[in-house]
Amino acid sequence: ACSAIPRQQRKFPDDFLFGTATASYQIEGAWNEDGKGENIWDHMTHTNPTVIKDVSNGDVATDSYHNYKRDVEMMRELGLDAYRFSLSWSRILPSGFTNEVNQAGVDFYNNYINEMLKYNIKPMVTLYHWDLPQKLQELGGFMNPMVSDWFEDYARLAYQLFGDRVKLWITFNEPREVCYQGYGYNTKAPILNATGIGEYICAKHLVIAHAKAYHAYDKDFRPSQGGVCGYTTNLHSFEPLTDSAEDTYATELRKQTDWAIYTDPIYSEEGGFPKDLVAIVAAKSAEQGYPRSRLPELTEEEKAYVRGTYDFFGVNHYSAYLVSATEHKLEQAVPSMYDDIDVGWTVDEAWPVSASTWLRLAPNSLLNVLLDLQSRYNNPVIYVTENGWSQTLEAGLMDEDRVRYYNAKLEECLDALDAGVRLKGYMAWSLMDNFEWMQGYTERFGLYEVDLTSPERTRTPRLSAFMYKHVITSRSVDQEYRPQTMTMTID
Ligand code: GBH
Repeated sequence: ACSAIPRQQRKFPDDFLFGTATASYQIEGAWNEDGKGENIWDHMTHTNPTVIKDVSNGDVATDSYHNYKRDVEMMRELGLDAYRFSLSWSRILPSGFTNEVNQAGVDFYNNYINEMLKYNIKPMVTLYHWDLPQKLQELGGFMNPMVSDWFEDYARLAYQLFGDRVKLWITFNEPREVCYQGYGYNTKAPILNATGIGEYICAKHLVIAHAKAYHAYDKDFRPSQGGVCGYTTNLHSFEPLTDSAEDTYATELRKQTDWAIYTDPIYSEEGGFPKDLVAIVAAKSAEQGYPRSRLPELTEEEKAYVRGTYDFFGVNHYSAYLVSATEHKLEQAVPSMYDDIDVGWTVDEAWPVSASTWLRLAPNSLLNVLLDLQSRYNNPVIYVTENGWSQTLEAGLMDEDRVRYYNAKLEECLDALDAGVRLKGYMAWSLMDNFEWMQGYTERFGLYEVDLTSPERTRTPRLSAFMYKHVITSRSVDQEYRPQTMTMTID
């Protein structure tokens, strides 16, 4: 029906929000300044430094705590409509609890937000992007059911402090990385590595924590503040390796463990964890001699409380996998989430590689994800809250691979809009190079390069920054566009 419009003339709607995304621990630095409390990433990188590839940490990072005006200047250079960033819980609440509020931390976020608003840039605030206050970790973190109360208290304080100006809220960033990587495995803090157990307990506590924070906003803040509250999940594209029924079912199982366990309870009509996964983990647990399922059930009351707690779906998207019921299986720990579903996965070697082992440019990966959500969850409002490409520092400023990736994924956003997906915005990951978790500073995702050897952490625009600016200004994608100079201006 839309084929009358030539591809290169398709436009993003005027009210579509173009932005970039970052996260507190990855950019702020000032890890112990002005009363900030320790968080689990401070703790892990200081007590166990060699878990980070280049033995680095976020103590200084891009030093955005001191460079926030330069950050906002870059947003203006790009012409951003919105900027997604996260609050550091322990910068605002050093002990994690609301008994003691660190005013200097509150001042920092007020300054950051007010500076954006001066230039009409809408703040999109994530409450939790992985940096739990260490004191709460010592009380069990996401293994303790009380985490949902602690999170609600913190969320209420954030709405109260910033909600007069912040209208776009996200409770959690990537529950899978919190739960599976952090508790079920050892690839994110607090590296609990309680395989087959930690990720499932965490999933229950996290979706309830999200729901409490959502209800608090909906009931007590939305009436006066009028914003929206959502939840961000990481979705790779998963497609069956062959069109067999077995591979198709294996693909559904892989989706259930990777993201639907965290999103079905919130976005599906019936609520609760995905049914196949519930049955599989219950059966395996019994076989293995556990007295009850390793995946704790949500009660009917909890299901009803969690279901429908969203105004939008936040999608972080990067890459793609092909899933098989029989091929490409890896040895898995027992018990573990991947032993539970017992499927294999691979990639197409023709998909171009990035600097990250897990990230390739796969055709239509973002489109597949957006269409999948449209049909699975009855066409929810969606924001792409992260999408981006890594290169090494050596790749320099002429980041043609990143430009190619962004152009391809932005075209897919236009395809999704054509297909009726209610996509309202797109946040590029990331505004600038930053601390890439376990990979330290070895993988760079920035539209701006950051010179970590300079005291002011000098930021320099890459080719991709000019390309993204052109997309924002023209509201369209032009694969051929190249800037005349590499000099950035504020228009
Ligand atoms: C996002 O995660 C994060 O939200 C953001 O903070 C991060 O900087 C960005 O992407 C780029 O990575 O090492 O093989 O165990 C994206 C999803 C899932 C990608 C975990 C890396 C680790 C794979 N991430 N994955 S592995």
